[in-house]
Amino acid sequence: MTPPVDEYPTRSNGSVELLDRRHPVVYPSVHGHGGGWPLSTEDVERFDRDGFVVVDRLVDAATVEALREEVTRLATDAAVAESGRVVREPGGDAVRSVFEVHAVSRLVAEVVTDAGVVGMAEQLLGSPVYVHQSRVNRKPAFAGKGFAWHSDFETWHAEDGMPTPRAVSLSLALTANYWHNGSLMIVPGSHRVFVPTAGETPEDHYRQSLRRQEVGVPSEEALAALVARGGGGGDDGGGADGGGVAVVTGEPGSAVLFDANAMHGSTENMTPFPRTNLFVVYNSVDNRLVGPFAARAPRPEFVASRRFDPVVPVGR
Ligand code: 6CS
Ligand code: FE
Repeated sequence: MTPPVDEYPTRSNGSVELLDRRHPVVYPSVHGHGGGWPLSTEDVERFDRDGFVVVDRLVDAATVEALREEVTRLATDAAVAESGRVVREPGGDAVRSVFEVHAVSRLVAEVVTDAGVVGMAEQLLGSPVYVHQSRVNRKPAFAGKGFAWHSDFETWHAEDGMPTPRAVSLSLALTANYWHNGSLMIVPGSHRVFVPTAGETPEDHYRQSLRRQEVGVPSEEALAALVARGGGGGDDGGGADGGGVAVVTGEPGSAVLFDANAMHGSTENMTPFPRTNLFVVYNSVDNRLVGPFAARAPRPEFVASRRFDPVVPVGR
């Protein structure tokens, strides 16, 4: 069998020239669907242009409250910890992330399969989707640590064998996401540029990268170039050419959908307000994983699923 063509080479010691994205951001959504799609035309256009779109009031207050309790349970459950799904902060025992939460929580599974939720991913990706990864990220008051700038797709391509960026992340706020408590920062328009990174993938890299990522991150020059696009200043200019830095804020129950290749990161949380989000990554069933493009072995199932069965939307 001939190996698949690598259209997004990365993790080499060679060229780290920026590449234009070779694939669409939004795919036509016609796939066997009778009713209307959840996102408006403006939402879809915004996602296409900026690489992300905010959805207010996606989940009701009672469900958010129940999810918050569920997250506390998952973060402290001995059996979940035993299963290897829990990632702790560097140099401490504090729980940073819990992975594959939809497999260990019925409540999370209900949210992930809800037609109004999964429908947004199907609408953007133009196909049925499956769950590539799910996790909760906790940033406790005064203590939560940040995430270095990165494109998720760069990691998923290199380490998981995701061929193209036909995947979307949903981040659901379970506590208020303020501009100051470690919320998601995204460079608008960056999803249209692939930033190869320098350096080989170390063995079992995920053990390190999920705590503090150092390989698979863009150079400072590359990041500066993405932010400078559109000629604006440091804040998100909201222009068609992108550039600047957008901070995604929202009430509990609000969500942001962002493209697999959007350049993003977040700061630590030094405020008295905890910041907890549920992340779900939907990948198109037409973009199923092959072997890693730049790593010796695939990552474990709980970080990168190889069960490609489409999500069956509930309540459609
Ligand atoms: O490893 C992952 O799948 C995700 N986590 C990190 C820290 N970087 C890449 C991606 O967002
Ligand atoms: Fe990420």
